Amino acid sequence: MNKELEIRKTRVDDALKAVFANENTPQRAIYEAMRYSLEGGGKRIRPVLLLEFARVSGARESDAMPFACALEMIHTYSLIHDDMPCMDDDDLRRGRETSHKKFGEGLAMLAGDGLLNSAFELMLGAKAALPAEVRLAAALEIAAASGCAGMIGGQVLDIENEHNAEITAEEVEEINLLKTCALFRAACGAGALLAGADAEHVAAARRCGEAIGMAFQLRDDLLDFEQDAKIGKKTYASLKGAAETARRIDGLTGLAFSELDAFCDTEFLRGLALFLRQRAV
Ligand code: GRG
Repeated sequence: MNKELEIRKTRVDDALKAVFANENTPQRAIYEAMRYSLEGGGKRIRPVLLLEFARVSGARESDAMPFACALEMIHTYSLIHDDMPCMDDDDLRRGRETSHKKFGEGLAMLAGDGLLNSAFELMLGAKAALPAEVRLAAALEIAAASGCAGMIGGQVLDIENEHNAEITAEEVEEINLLKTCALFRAACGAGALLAGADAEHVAAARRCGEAIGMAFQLRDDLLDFEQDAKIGKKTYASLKGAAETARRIDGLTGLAFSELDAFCDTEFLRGLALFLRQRAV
């Protein structure tokens, strides 16, 4: 699995490097800031999921790659903004200084904005052989998941509940569904849409993405379990306990597997779901 994942990750890394190549303009500082965060060593799980759902649904990787890159650019923008002093106020991201520590708050904010806008430029301007309506459907899938009914909406609820000592595990799950799972769901849904898959397969891909996304978030909770306990942060794992959370991760992975039954050639996706279930970073 590690080798197969690494091969796909490298192809995404190479495509991302090409997005802002040769930007030698007076405003070159914004390109430097965007590239700093984008090329700073993410796991690339969301773009790999998109590419793989596109592949098992019958699309060519070259047609899906602009959308995979766009999704990673949106994810990266959310991390830059999430790290800023007005949000989580973090100094480190992906093993190095956060964007605002390195470039200052103004440029960091603009780097996030720039990545978001460039993501849409990439999807809508994609010189792919795909029909316009297919590209539009995939772009809409990603736009909706990133917006107020998805990731941004989840972040809003997260902020509102920051000091809510009464929050329940079910309410935390609702936040996770928007904040984390929406992009995973869109990764898989957009992949299937790019191949022109029928409604049934697109729905199965979305459900699979949501299950993988929730398992990914709960695994994150377990990795941060002791740290979160120290600062009194309420997560699904802190409210339900580590053993129950591990059981839920297994259940979600099983759910993802059953959705994959609708597709052929899913060995890599099944391996990825198992790998994420026990990831250490
Ligand atoms: C500020 C618009 C805005 C949104 C913030 C997604 C998000 C909402 C914040 C990120 C903070 C966070 C810890 C979210 C939970 C999802 C998660 C585990 C993100 C980290 O994703 P990885 O592990 O990161 O895939 P890499 O660095 O590997 O890409």
